[in-house]
Amino acid sequence: TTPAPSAAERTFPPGFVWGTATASYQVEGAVAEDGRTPSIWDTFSHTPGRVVAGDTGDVADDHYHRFREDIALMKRLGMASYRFSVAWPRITPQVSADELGPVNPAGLAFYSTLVDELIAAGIEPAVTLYHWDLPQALEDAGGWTARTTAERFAEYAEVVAGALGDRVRTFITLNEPWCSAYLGYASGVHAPGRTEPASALAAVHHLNLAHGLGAAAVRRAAPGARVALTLNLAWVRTEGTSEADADAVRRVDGLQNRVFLDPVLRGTYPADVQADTSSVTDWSFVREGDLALIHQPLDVLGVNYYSPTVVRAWDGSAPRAENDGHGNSAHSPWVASTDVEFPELPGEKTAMGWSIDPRGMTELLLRIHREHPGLELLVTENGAAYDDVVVAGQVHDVERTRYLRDHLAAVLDAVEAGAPVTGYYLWSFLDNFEWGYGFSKRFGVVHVDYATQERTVKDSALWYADVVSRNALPAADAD
Ligand code: PNW
Repeated sequence: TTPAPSAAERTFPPGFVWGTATASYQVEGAVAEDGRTPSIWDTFSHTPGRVVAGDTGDVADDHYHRFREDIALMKRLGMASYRFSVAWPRITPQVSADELGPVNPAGLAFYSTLVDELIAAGIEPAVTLYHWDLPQALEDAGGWTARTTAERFAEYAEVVAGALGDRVRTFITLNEPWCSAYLGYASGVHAPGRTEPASALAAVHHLNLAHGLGAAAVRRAAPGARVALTLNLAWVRTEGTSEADADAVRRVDGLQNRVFLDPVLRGTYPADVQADTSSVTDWSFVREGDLALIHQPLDVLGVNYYSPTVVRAWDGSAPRAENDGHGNSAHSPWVASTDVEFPELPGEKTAMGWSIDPRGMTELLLRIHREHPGLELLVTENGAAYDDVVVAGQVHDVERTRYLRDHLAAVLDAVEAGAPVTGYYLWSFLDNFEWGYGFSKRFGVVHVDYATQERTVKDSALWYADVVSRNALPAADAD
């Protein structure tokens, strides 16, 4: 007999969209097929010493060839939506700083078929236009430090939205520009691997500009579509009590949250961030009129949340604690912030070494709701890496299930307190190429054996499928 429920089932709002997410370079493979040219992640991963174990995305999950069986599996699990990204170098392989170049029909056809197959399976596609695989030719012309990259991005966005907009409701311009700018150009742990603080801030601006120009382009090409932007925002707090500790919170909040939120949602750059970073750059890359271009109407804000951010002031007396979870680099992603440190937190961590605090999810969603009332929110990523093992065709990933349960409860807390969250995408559907960590970190709810490409549904996927089918956290899990 089943035990009596210990609490009432907690229900999500009607129409809540349930899905999983992936990104092109992390799952597709087929990097030289059908006319695709290299991206910055091909170059980076093929540079010795950049990625753990020398892993590359050359094959990854072979999703480019196996998407039909992957969609069938999603359908079996009852997923309502799938968030994937489009690889720019498949769409315009000859792009240069000056012109977009010809559209590659084979590249577009792959995504068009993917969309058709998803719809046929009853799964709603949500498309990210840029999830970090910048055409290498654009990096050679300056990458995100160059204004032309933002201009070409908008043209590329118009092509994709024009081709898929009759079937796709949601286009996300960029995924986590924080990572593109600071991990790509300041700490160098992501492609293109540059360690130039001034370039990172130029990248921040040109990514914001790419979003604005791209949003307008999507609206032109697909007038019925919703335009979104996905940010990895931080719930920043301190356990310190000094004024310097509070100032450390302000600085990290500025660099991680407000330098993206303010231009997009208010049409301004935070004056304190510009002042904090004046030793690094004079911000002359911001031209007259840029903020108006960036400040486009936004239909949905995508929020990615994994772990809390705790800071304190650093006075230089002891070695600086840098447990910020952003990978080891001699160069900090926190430009012009040598007076801030990230103390090691007690308690459980995931395989990434990331601390776990579901309260951060609630606080973050409620803060955005407070500061930008009326803005629809979508959790576009949340999940955890653990060292899973397959035993007799099963993966008992109890820690991941607990992580997901606690974070979904935290989303519900925010919803019940008024935050207009309309969906949740679990990261990730499949184990995949985890950037600088290669295949050593597994985020999937479906296990991938990279030697055979065999997929094994983990226990967490079965638990999630049950949540999706009920549109609720089961009673036993709700307390
Ligand atoms: C996000 N950090 O990446 C990405 O959107 C995914 O592609 C990725 O697989 C997932 O989260 C898990 O890492 C991040 O250092 C990478 O803070 C690094 C950081 C944050 C997000």
